[in-house]
Amino acid sequence: MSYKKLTSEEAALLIKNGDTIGFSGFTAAGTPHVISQALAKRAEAEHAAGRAFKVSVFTGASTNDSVDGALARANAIDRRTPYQSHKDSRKGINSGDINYFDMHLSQLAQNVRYGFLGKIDVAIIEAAEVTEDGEITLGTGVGAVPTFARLAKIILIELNSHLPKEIKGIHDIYEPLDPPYRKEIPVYKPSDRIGSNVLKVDPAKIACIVEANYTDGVKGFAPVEETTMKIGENVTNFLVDEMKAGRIPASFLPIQSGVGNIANAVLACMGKNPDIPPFEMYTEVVQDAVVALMKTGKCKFASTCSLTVSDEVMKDVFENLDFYKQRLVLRPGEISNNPEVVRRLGLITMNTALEADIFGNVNSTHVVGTKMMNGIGGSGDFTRNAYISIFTCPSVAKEGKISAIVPFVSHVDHSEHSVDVLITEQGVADLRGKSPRQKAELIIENCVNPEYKQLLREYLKLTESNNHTPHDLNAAFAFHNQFNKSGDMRDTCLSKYAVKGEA
Ligand code: 0RQ
Repeated sequence: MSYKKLTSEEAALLIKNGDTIGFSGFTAAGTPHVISQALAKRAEAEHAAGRAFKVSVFTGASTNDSVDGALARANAIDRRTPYQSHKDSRKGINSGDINYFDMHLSQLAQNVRYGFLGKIDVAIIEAAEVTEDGEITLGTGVGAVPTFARLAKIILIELNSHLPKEIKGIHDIYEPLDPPYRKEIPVYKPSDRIGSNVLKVDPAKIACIVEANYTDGVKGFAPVEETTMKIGENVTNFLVDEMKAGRIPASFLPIQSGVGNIANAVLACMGKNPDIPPFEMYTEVVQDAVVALMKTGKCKFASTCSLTVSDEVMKDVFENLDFYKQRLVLRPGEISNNPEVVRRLGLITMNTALEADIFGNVNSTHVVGTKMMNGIGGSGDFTRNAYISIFTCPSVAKEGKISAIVPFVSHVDHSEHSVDVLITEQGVADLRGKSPRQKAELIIENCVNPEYKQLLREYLKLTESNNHTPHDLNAAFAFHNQFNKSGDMRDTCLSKYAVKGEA
């Protein structure tokens, strides 16, 4: 191969202060490791010498410790988008060191192409293989790399020998045209392939290859505990009832599921329930539970942007690629999450809320209204366009000190107009066709933790004569204010709001 081979330290020297870097991958899957670590060390050395050194980090979604962790600890990140979930980058975002702007994952690539976010200077790409004519076989996650690679001035490749070359064929790389030339995205079922199995780049832009060997390092899941299991059962029973009522076709509809323990448990419960027929997925992340369901035949096919599975499960995937290549396709985020396709396929979407309110608005991102957790991720791409959109969450957080259901969410990511069903371990609130008052009563009865039911009923009483959406604007954030004061929402005293205007 005639590409220049460099060490990660030498490759990091090709990046300049102020550059915008686009990384391949989506979650830890497909995300490079070594050049970013060398870049973090370089930034630290520059800072020690009194020189400024920061870069903008654009990715498909969250990354790994080597990208968000190392660069945040080195205070080397200026702008960051779209989704992150690392504790050190979260710290930098909330302290103001990192200028984070959160956006829907499906919109990132097109917004870069439209020029809304400035130029891409460098693309760093994890690859299983690169040919002389610039054909790259990617790793286990795609993200926004087709756009980053096409627009970047230079491309740095991490050639990861841990990836089997036989992974070629699992990807479907497709970039839509931009308006006014955009056509329909021709995905009519989750398994449709519309693009190329390699990423094609201009070989003249490949500035170097860095050889490496690493796994994605994804951890396995905690054993499913009671609350999570109950949520999984509630979701599954709701879906079975919908099928029986004829509101979901007997052949079922494709599923989208978010990340984390709840999503994993929901899928495991669906897998065990004989009333749920074998189904397909059109989703952005495939976790361990989906791979297990492929083995039993319960999951027939999954279209995804990443294979975010534990190292142990990935070993099995790599050893049986012929099996999995017939059941999986890895797409760019703007296709895996594409609103047009989501609506066409009629997805049942399942995402996790940080908090919800009694009227069905959902906050996925901001702890007590101000502190960024991770970002909206793909939850908006799917929710807004779903056949049925479901949000799940435990009814309380922090040993009961926080009610996940509040009078009014402290930040809105998904409005009441997009949220069809709310499910906690307590039960299910089907919000379709309900007025705000009806939604409030249903959510309090079915989803709220017993410790908070009385308080929320009291809140509704405060507002009894109050218009279409019965809010008391003085008391709407009483739970949050109380949490900020005493650290426990259960101490909330609503009686002081009882006489209007005296709060
Ligand atoms: O705190 O970490 O200190 O224990 O929030 O909560 O219950 O473990 O749930 O890991 O699934 O995360 C919404 C953040 C949930 C995630 C969110 C505290 C709680 C705990 C985590 P600790 P859990 P999860 C596909 C779709 C947005 C993006 C999305 C998320 C921590 O699902 O980022 O949906 N979603 N993407 O104690 C204060 C509350 C709280 C609270 C929970 N009301 N107030 N803290 N916590 N509720 C994926 C992608 O897009 C890639």
